[in-house]
Amino acid sequence: MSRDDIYAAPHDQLGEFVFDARVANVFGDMIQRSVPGYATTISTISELAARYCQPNSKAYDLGCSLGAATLAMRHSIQAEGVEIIAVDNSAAMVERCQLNIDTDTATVPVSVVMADVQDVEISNASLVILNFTLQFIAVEERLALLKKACDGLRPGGKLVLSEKVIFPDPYLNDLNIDLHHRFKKAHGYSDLEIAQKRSALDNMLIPETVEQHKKRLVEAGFDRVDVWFQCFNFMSMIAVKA
Ligand code: GEK
Repeated sequence: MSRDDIYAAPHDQLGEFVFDARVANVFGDMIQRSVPGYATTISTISELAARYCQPNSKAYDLGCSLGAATLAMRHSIQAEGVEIIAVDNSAAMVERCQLNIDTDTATVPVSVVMADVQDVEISNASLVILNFTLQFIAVEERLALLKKACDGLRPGGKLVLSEKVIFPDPYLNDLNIDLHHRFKKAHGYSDLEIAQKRSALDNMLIPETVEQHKKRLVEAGFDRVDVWFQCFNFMSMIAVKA
């Protein structure tokens, strides 16, 4: 796995963060060293796919990047006739994701689709995964996407939503941001790298509170919603359609 050193040298002008070939090339290393609990979200998605994918249904991995969640599901799904739809709008990610699928040995069929998740039809789904993707969608468009996911799920279907979050209390918000930065430093990122990445993501990754996410999921039509994992300002929820 190539090491992420994209923000190691000083950048004169920090453009917005883009999911281009440079990022795709180091993404596996970047996300593991940047997102506390990332490995836990992937292994739990694998567990949930084994439990909840229904026969002859679809599992969606929206914002699939290199296909980590897709591959985890592919190796754990027990039900017959399940198809995985992996979607990302970055050409570089989709290209590498397809290579990862092609060199993988599991047999569950996977369609890797290059598209905006907002334009993809969701139907006959038993599991929808948004593992750190909704945070990149404009806030005012998030409800429509979650409604579409809920409408496309079968009864008993589940949605996993993992996100970076903020805290209503400014003191606790600062504490959790600081704990996250310590996590990144412990994983080898310098103060300069942390600061430059933070500023590049500033306008494109918009975190909300856990309560905002819960409220929106209920508004989208889900019947049971709660957090199953949290570490600092990163959390994952499960939402159930009755
Ligand atoms: C994982 N889920 O490894 N449509 C499609 N894809 C999008 C959109 C959009 N509108 N916006 C962003 N993306 C993965 C990790 S990364 C999280 C997800 C992160 C894609 C974007 O191209 C990128 O690949 C992914 O969402 C977000 O489990 O980088 O913090």
